[in-house]
Amino acid sequence: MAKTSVAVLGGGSLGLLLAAKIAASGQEATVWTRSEEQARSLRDNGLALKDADGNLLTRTAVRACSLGEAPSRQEGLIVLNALKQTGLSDSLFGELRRVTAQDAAIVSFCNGIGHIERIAEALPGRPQLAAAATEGALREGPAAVRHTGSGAIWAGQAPRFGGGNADYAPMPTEDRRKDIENILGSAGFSIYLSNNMIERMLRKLLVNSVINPLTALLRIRNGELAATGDRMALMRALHEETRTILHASGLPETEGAASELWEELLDVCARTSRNESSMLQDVRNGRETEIEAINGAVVRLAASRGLPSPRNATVTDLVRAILSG
Ligand code: KPL
Repeated sequence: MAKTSVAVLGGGSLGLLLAAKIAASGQEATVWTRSEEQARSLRDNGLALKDADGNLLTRTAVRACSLGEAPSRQEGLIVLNALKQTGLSDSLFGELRRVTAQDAAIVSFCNGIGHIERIAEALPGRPQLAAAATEGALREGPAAVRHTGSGAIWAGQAPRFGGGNADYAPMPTEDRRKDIENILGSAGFSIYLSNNMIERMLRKLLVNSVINPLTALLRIRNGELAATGDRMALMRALHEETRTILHASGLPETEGAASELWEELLDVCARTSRNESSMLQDVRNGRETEIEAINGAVVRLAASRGLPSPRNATVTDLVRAILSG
């Protein structure tokens, strides 16, 4: 069997955080960036990991190359896919088909829904895991990242929203899953292998569907959301509407779920208080946002179940309108 090696796909906030912590723990990982400039900067400067206050924790040498420069058909690879859904494209899929052998295990960190489905369609038969992370990270430059809030990572069989799991994205072998757990655990992440990624992903979708559009529209950090009564009212209304839709879509509606999920949202805001959400970072940089995969997806789920979703529809339109301007 081929020796396992790790590639982190994407040099954004989460990709740099994963790469920095993996490299700092002494494990080898290659960062596959979109641009050759970023890869060169990583090779020349090493990757700096900073704490939430901006103090340098580690600067570690990392291997880096653009995806286009990566060697073909590498066997025994674990690909930690930290690209946003907006980073997926036909040309990226073409490169991924070129660089990964059929046994490559792809772990996709998902915001919203639709990510795994697109990879499964473009790279049929490649083993996949879905991952949901609540880490806070802020990219400070091509070779520097701030860890703005500790969270957890859940990974498990990729659910297929709107219809069964069967054969759509095969699971990596048990040994591979253990490798993934060990790599992330040794790097200092709280990693849980989950048998119920539908629930995990819907819980994350609930959190992202409130924090991401509101922070992007109000241009505030996650911790500033719960700071005033008006903002709390906006959060509550969006949370309630989304929760109802997600309960109808597979999120268990247990006793006490409403307050538990609300507390979870406040907890993420507190733990990532100094973070700028990924959507706010996208808006500030004039980049396409994940609004279609987050609140847009909630609107589509609601429509398929005959439920109203006026608040999700409004924030989707407002975030879309920022960039169309
Ligand atoms: O996932 C996130 C994001 O920004 O996309 C949270 C958890 C809200 C952290 O900012």
